[in-house]
Amino acid sequence: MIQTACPLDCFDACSVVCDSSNPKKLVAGNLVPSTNGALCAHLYKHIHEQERITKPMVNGKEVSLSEALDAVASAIKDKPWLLWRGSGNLGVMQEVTNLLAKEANGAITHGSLCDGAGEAGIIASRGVNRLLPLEQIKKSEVVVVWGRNITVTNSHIMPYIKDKTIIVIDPVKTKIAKMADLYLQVKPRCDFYLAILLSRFIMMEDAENREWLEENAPEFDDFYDFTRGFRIKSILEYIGLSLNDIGDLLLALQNRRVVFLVGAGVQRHEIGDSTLRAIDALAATLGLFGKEGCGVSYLASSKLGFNNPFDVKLKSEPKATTPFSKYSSAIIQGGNPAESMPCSNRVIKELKELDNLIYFGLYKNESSKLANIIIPAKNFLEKDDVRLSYGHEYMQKMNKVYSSDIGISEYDFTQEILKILNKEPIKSEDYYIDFWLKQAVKKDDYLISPVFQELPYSNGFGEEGGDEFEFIDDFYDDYEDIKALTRFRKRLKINKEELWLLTPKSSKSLNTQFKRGSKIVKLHPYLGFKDGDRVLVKSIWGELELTVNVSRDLRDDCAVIPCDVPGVNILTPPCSSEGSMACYGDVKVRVEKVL
Ligand SMILES: Nc1nc2c(c(=O)[nH]1)N[C@H]1C(S)=C(S)[C@@H](COP(=O)(O)OP(=O)(O)OC[C@H]3O[C@@H](n4cnc5c(=O)[nH]c(N)nc54)[C@H](O)[C@@H]3O)O[C@H]1N2
Ligand SMILES: Nc1nc2c(c(=O)[nH]1)N[C@H]1C(S)=C(S)[C@@H](COP(=O)(O)OP(=O)(O)OC[C@H]3O[C@@H](n4cnc5c(=O)[nH]c(N)nc54)[C@H](O)[C@@H]3O)O[C@H]1N2
Ligand code: SF4
Ligand SMILES: [Mo]
Repeated sequence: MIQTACPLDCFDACSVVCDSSNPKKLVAGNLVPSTNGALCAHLYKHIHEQERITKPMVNGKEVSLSEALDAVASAIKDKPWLLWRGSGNLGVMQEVTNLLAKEANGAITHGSLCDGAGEAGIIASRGVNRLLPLEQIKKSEVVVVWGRNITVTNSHIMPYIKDKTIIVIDPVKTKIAKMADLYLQVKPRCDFYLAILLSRFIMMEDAENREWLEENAPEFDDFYDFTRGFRIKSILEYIGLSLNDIGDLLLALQNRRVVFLVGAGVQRHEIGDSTLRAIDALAATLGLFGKEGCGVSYLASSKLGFNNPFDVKLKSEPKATTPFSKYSSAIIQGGNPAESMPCSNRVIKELKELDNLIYFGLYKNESSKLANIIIPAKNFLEKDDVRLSYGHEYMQKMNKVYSSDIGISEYDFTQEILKILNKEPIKSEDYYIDFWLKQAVKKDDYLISPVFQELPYSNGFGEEGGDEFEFIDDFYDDYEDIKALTRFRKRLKINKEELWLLTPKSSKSLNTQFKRGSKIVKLHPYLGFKDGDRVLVKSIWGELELTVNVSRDLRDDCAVIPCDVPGVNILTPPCSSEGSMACYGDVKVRVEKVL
């Protein structure tokens, strides 16, 4: 049996073993304790059902791999070109193509379609975005699942939260919300205000953890003043919760070992960084950092503490709003920007206008359809790699399971193109893989991150520890008074009667990989639509015809279109927040029946 790891963009980064004589049978390995004997349907089913791209193509014709690589080399030689990498495979070797961009005068991207705003907020408060280990989550008494759909996106965490008090804060009554002891169906985009309000009430009742605050976050009096700048009554009205809801929540949080499991759902907004800062500030008020069974878990910085041989300083464009039109060629690697980036109409128009669009991936998708050069990639079983994780501390070697005639690895692609361009070769593949592996620390049978802390922030904040926690002291969101609200609406060009658009993850797909969602929009029955109604969902950025699925699990001011529904990002705004993060949630839509 050969040891590897699941390459997919998922909290769980499961350990996988595979027999080279039967590579379709992937079984749970034991190099990550949370894998716990089970892989999800993505690995035992979906990945095998997905048809691979097997043939290189240039201008609609099948060609040999070397002809296709020649075409790539001439498309980027002496031209302004951009490398846009997605998160189709999270192996560290994906980034080796940065070295191609460096040697061949390409530009890259920075920022995120995923978790960047939240991470920026965490870094502002704590200095670094450390992992909260599953073992600490296991020791908690109360688990607040805050904008994370754990049964779908993070299923291996379930045994760690068994038998605990579960509180869920989510505009959608998810499966975990239905199982919860307390469920708050907040209005979207209100988590900042909720967290500030909670901190304020805790301090009003003198229930803050003064001892911890005095030692680790001495500016807490200023933070209290900051929270007092928000009017309680108007905020309660705005966020759609009652004083009773807040009271129940406060009661559950005090004098207990509390963990917040925060997902990407809370931060897909222009204020996404402030939202994480406010949640962190609430945790600090309760003294939850550096304490057994307590803390805030988010998508952790998986490369924290590692030297990355693929870090390059190059011209770089923001991920969420990449201006493809500034370039004559682009290489799309491991992603699907025509579908996954916000404001698809803009993205597709610009991708179509490129002289050369090179798609380097495993599957056909909306972006490969626009490409004039297609390079099939090798999948994770056909190449060596190393896997880190944003949900646990373990590093895994991903061993090649079998050889295949299909496609080319990212390492070989880089090396081959450099050769055609007469550039110096990069170091050997083994050199880079060892470079990563030798940075890990051994713990029993496992490899773990060199800066792993069993009790994160127990020696203070910042990279080295010893720093204070930095409370949020500045915030701007112009919802607060009616005049400002009108301005805000004008800026987002939204009307009062329109619905917040939510685009959560779905269980059958991994972003745009695998089986895509059927073209539905979920709406509350109160809005008057019936199951099966054909509707046009419109935002100022575009419109989409969909079929209604009525659901009482939603608020009546929301429309839910799962993020794997083809075309969903036609509706989302071309904006980016702190952390150069896409603001998928900053949009309202109007739903009209198709007559
Ligand atoms: N099966 C499956 N698993 C996946 C993925 C997948 O596509 N499919 N994708 C992977 C990736 S790339 C990522 S980043 C993670 C993301 O993992 P999650 O963060 O769990 O995923 P989301 O579904 O984006 O959002 C979680 C929840 O946030 C809620 N939400 C939306 N807006 C708000 C808001 O304003 N406030 C609050 N409180 N909640 C809100 C949604 O209703 C949803 O239930 O999942 C990973 N795992
Ligand atoms: N509206 C809305 N939009 C969203 C989101 C949302 O919640 N709402 N979520 C956002 C988030 S969190 C994320 S992370 C992004 C994801 O968006 P992208 O990063 O664009 O990822 P995918 O769309 O899943 O595309 C992955 C592609 O990678 C390719 N691939 C897989 N493995 C390999 C490999 O080993 N090598 C190469 N070369 N290619 C490979 C496959 O062909 C696949 O089609 O989407 C974002 N888009
Ligand atoms: S749960 Fe996540 S990491 Fe584990 S096999 Fe499924 S997709 Fe891969
Ligand atoms: Mo993501």
